[in-house]
Amino acid sequence: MSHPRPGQAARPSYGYIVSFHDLHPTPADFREEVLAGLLRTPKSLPPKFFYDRRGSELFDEICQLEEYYLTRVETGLLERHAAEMARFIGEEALLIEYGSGSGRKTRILLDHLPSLAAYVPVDISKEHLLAAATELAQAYPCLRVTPVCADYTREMEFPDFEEFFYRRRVVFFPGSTIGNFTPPEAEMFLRHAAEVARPGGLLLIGVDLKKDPTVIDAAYNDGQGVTAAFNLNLLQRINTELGADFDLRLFEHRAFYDPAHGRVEMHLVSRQAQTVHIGETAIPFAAGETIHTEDSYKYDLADFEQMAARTGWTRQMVWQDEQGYFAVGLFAVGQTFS
Ligand code: AVJ
Repeated sequence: MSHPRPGQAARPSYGYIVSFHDLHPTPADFREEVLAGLLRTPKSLPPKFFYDRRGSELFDEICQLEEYYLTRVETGLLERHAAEMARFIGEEALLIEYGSGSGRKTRILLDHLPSLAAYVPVDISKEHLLAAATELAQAYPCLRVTPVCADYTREMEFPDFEEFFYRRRVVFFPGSTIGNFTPPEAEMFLRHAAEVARPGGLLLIGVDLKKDPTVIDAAYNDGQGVTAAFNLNLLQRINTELGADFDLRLFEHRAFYDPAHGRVEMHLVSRQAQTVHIGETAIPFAAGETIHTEDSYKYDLADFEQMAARTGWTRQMVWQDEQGYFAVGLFAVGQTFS
């Protein structure tokens, strides 16, 4: 199927990161966004800041919880259907993963894509990105790994990767991370992804679906308190990196599914009236006042498919579990002519 080129038979061995594109999301952004979020009413902080070293560890723990069905179900779908996904993706693709996590899901795909041109993980956290990319490069020594450090929730200029020969771009966005965007932001992201993927490109995306609210509630209120620790760690991070004086005992985790908006809201609730300081800046809290730390939107599959269609994507295939908890969709850039 693929035309032979020199070097294709014996693939070179790398075992390390081949090149690194740093688009420099700066620590200044962290300070500014935190201050802006805490000085507005109602208070809010963007969920992208959860993932410092400790936060990433806690998130990996969340992914192993009985209550957190998302990872288990999505991983099952990838394992069951990876061979079929790989047939859609074809030979010598450029695999671009947004918000690359522990790499577990990536590996399921990579195991079925031996001729991949390169793997491009994109993440805001440089430390986390490089550690994960290095591990992956060592586990797949014949794979070119070229990480991009960027904040993809903002406009970004994607590198052109003209240094590689590849047949098509494939954007991989697992984990229902798209759920962190509001619906208009999700649309913008899908448009951006269609530009990045280019004509002929693909999108492989994990989407958490609407379901019995008690199941969703439990996923964000686990019995071991790991999600609470994950939420509260954001305050610890602000203490450490911005010299703030949050007393973590004076805040509590709250998460609930709001069926009207189709989303989980996560908050940190101030247990009493108090004033917190970030450097020079005093931040007053009323008793019971909350910091809104995350939205996690759940989709109706038909609605999601319509949104994808509006933003330049044509449905190729959707895989779901028997309970209809989670979907992995494969879309192609371009229109259907029917
Ligand atoms: C990584 C955004 C998909 O919304 O389920 C897990 C993050 N927050 N538990 C989600 C999260 C609380 C997660 N995403």
